[in-house]
Amino acid sequence: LLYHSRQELQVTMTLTMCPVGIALPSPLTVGRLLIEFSSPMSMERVQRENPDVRQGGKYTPPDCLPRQKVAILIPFRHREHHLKYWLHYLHPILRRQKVAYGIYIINQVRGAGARGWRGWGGQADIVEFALQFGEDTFNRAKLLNVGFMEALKDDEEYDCFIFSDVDLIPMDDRNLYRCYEQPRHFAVGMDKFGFRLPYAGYFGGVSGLSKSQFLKINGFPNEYWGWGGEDDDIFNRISLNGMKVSRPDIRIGRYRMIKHERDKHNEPNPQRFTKIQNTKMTMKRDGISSLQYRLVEISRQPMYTNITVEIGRPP
Ligand code: UD2
Ligand code: MN
Repeated sequence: LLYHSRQELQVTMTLTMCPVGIALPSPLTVGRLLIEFSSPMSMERVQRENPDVRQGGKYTPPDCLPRQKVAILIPFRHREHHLKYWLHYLHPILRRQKVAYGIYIINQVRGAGARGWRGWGGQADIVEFALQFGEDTFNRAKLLNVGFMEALKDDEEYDCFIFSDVDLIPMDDRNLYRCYEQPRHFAVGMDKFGFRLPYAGYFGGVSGLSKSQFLKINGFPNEYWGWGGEDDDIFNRISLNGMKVSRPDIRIGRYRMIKHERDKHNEPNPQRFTKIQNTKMTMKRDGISSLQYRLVEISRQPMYTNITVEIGRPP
């Protein structure tokens, strides 16, 4: 051991560039982590345990100059319970990884028509039921395109974008959340797939592209409504544009997913198999260049920035 305490470690650091990769073993990262979802979690606890995170879920290492500014984008609807665990685990991990970052939750809501239901009186749970009943189909990739645009409007210095499901927690903090020479797939080994890559072109869960890599593929598709296929379309875009996905070692890229049922209004998309055959044709017209949405609200919470958006419904 080299240092008595974190304080002592920090004092010995001078304000130099943050490390590119973190050598193992390292006094910063700890390696394999214990991840569990049985103990109750609260936003108050997350806030208490992360006092150095700034309003809106932003953080900059105090003791070195970060090389990249990373926007972490999470597609979201009705997953408050998962979000608490995600923030609880990820803030400390990202801090140890010495990265400058901001957390953005991209929350899909329905158009003004549906919100008229609120005036319909009655108990809160009945109103909530009415809201859910009238909900539009979820669209993960389109929400992530919105996240890219809105994060850049918030801070034009972001040069790296990491796209994460709200229910995925890395089991090893040496899986560094930053951008690489090639588009990155972080979630290599999932518990539900026996910690193996399910197929070579798998790109689901957590991925990361630099600003220029993202623009090169015209962002993500907007036309995948419901569950499935959008990550495969992104993989196709990357390959078709002459790039190659990079991944961490399978022993390090391990993840736990919080167990959940399939959400309502995110049914498997029956068109997904034929759509991924046509990426080469569709990617030029469908992407960040054709993105349309209506921003409803941006609210800065202590641990994250919430972007509420209407993205329409399938044709
Ligand atoms: C897989 C992929 C995911 C995506 C999806 C197909 C893995 C580990 N993940 O996830 O990246 O490709 O299949 O679309 O393989 N969400 C909400 N509210 C909803 C529905 C979805 O917040 O009502 C968000 C949330 O961040 C969630 C993500 O979308 O984690 C993916 O949805 P999922 O968790 O239901 O799908 P899953 O686990 O099969
Ligand atoms: Mn999931």
